Amino acid sequence: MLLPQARISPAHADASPALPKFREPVPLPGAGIVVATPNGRNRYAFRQREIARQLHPYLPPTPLWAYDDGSGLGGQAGSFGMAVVAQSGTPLQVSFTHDLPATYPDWIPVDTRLTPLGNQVRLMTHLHGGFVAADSDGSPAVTPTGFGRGQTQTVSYVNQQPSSLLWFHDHGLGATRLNVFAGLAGAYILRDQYDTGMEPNPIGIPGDGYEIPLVVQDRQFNRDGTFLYPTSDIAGVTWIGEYFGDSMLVNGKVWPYLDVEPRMYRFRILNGCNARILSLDLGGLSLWQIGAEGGMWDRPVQVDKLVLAPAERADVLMDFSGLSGQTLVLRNNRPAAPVSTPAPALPAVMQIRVGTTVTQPGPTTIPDSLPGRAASLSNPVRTRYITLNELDVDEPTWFLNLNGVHFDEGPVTETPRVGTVEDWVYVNLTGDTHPMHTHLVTFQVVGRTPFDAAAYEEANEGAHGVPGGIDPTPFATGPMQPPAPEERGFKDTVKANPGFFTTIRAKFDLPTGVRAPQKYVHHCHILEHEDNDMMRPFTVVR
Ligand SMILES: [Cu+2]
Repeated sequence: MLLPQARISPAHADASPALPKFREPVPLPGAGIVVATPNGRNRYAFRQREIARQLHPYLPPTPLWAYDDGSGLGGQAGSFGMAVVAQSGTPLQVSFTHDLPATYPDWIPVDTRLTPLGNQVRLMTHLHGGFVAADSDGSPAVTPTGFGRGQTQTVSYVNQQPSSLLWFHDHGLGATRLNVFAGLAGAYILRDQYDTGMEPNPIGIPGDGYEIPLVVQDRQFNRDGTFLYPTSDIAGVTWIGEYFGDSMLVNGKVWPYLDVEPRMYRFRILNGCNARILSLDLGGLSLWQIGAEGGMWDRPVQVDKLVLAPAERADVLMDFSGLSGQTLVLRNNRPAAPVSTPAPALPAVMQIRVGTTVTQPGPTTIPDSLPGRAASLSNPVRTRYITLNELDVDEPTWFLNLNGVHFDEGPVTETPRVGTVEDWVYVNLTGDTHPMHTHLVTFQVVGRTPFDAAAYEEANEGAHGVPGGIDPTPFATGPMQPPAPEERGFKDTVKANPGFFTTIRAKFDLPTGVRAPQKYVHHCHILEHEDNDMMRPFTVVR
């Protein structure tokens, strides 16, 4: 029996206009990315609204959806234009007011089978990686209809977690792929006493202008500059299985360049694509990864590439000190097996131009140790088996699911007790890699076990794939493989590769003062999959 191979939608669309590469500088915080200004002590008030920005010199201005901090966004150059800088231990009160159109414009093809209120634009901001109460999470399990035009979502981000790069993005039910595609995503940089962002700092890593966030997103354009999102050619269907653009944006600009000095830099890289899994390298230059989604590690790990699925982050040191006057290209390659993705190639990301002058020397060696953590949890009190299914590929009824049920079908089945450790096993029964993301918690990657997915499926097949709760261990075809070196620390998104079941381990704590029960979601972070319908609620219970 052949497993369904998730594939590119049969939708076809014209390619973007020809856009020569490396014509404009990458936007940076304070220089093209707006660093959010509070509107009171530890308070921010955002308004989601439509703006237009020229994302490449050959393109007319692109209409896009943005978070306006009240500044008017005159300092925003691209489509990923906002960063919040927060401090660990200091709670923030944040509001988001919907000031976008009440219904979707023509350039955003909504599939009204998947949305709670037809073609109404219903927004809800989620702090990705945030350790927050359920009613501040931006969770479709709590607020399935989101917020309509004129309404305000008010949240408390308590920041009871270590320094890390989080991001906030829209999470509207059945429309996350569209709202994020349209631009509703921003960076949330959490600092602490060690990771100050300044130079020098107690860790001995680059800071000031030598710490650079890089958000990579693929997009496609129409000739009038609007973003192009293809529609399905299946009758009655608008949704497509994955969105893959043919132009790469970094910090909201198409194929930009970055001027660097010949010294050490810190890059904080986020895969902000809807569906594309990136495998990034700099042509053999050594990369020293110091952290991932859950913050900094206990020591650096040397890697030669960064394989980042949507929503994964890498905190990386790179030393350009021996490359004075050279020009490098940050490249994206097809990820190696067992990662599997149907994405067409899109090899160029960004150019890096190394200058000849250092204005501030900064650190010259990679630190031996870091003030962070390796993930090491013990004593799981229970193991839950969660299946990943894909049904009816290329049919009008095409959808994906967890545990053989729709998002809101039946009772909540994942109910960890507050304060306990559990193992969750993502059993992939599809042909492709799914980046599985848990709200609330970060987790340890325990390992991946090869198994006979077809035999497991045949033995346990239900109406919509294999239901949850069935241990795949009897179908294992080899021992569990340990996590990759770059999965050393806590993560909030894990690649569940085909042919394997992937075990993660999390401690289901709640923020101080927040009492169980609290309801969250976990889902595939390929946004097209999340929207239809690879997402389930979970409840942290007393
Ligand atoms: Cu998926």
